[in-house]
Amino acid sequence: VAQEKINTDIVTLTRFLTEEQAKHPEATGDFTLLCHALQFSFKSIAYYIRRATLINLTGLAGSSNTTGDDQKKLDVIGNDLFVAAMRTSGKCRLLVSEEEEECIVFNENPTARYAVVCDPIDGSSNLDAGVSVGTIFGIFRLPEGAKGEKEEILLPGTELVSSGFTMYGASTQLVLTMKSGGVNGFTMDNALGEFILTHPNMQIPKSRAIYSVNEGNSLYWDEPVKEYFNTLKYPVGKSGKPYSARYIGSMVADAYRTLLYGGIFAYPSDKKSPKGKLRILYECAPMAMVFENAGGQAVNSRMERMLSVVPEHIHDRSGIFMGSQNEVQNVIEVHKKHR
Ligand code: AHM
Ligand code: MG
Repeated sequence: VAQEKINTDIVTLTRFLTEEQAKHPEATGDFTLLCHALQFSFKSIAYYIRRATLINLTGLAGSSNTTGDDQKKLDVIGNDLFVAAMRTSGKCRLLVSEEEEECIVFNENPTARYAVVCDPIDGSSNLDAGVSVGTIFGIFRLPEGAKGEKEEILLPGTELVSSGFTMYGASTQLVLTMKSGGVNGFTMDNALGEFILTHPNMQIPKSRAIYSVNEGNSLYWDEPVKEYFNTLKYPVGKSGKPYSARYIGSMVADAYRTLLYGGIFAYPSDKKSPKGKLRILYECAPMAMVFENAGGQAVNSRMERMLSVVPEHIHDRSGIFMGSQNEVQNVIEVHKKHR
């Protein structure tokens, strides 16, 4: 039998971060340490999700979070793991989590320079069915002289120094981007306990005939949104072929597919949810940064650049359209006609 070709030059996340840090002589290593803490939270959340059905972690916790969503047991555990990882990293000053009403201020880390935003387990309504969920995160660097006050985290996505998400699916995937550009994808090797660089320099295809939206809301959509999706389903002219629909209902999974295959993901604001469903700080902005850095686009329901939106409150929501450059451009064009 032929011997399997063994790769002995593996790029782990740890190696990747060390090599990135070396490119920036001014770097102190704080960001790298923060990322190590993040990576541990991803591994531990992935571990409990895989074991959930076996150790009675499915179902509701009996509580609800700030915005009235019922919390699952795993929502609570995922949040606790994430908060503990950030606190003990020593590098995180402020933390906003979907599961915490208030911004957490880590006074025990008074010199920490980073502010982190997260949705520890996004898509948790899918958890008990074993459908992919994930963690979304964004990292801001607080300006010199920041006092560590809650309001200091109300920043637009353009201020993110890094963001990304994980997907706990058939395998655990991590997508990471940094201000310096480039989107890199890692796959968890459970035997090694390491994230391995498997998708270097991810680029989203310029266009693809796939749309991803909860069409059950179409009754409530505004005219331009209805018209846009109708143009995909009932095409006129020479292309003639309708788009395929794919909607998992976990943004991380829908986003991961869209990043790899191209297409468009949307959660528009509508008459039922005039502000949209997804949260600006820890869902929309981090995803928008990933899509832009991979060569795609992300806009809100007013067709403004998603990354430029400044939230007024930590849990503010927004409509979002994100995906391939040309697909998002088509939404923008349809909206222009309606002005
Ligand atoms: P969550 O943070 O409470 O899990 O909600 C966010 C999720 C996204 O992952 C997904 O895109 C969306 O909600 C699905 O919503 P809907 O069930 O309305 O289609
Ligand atoms: Mg969420």
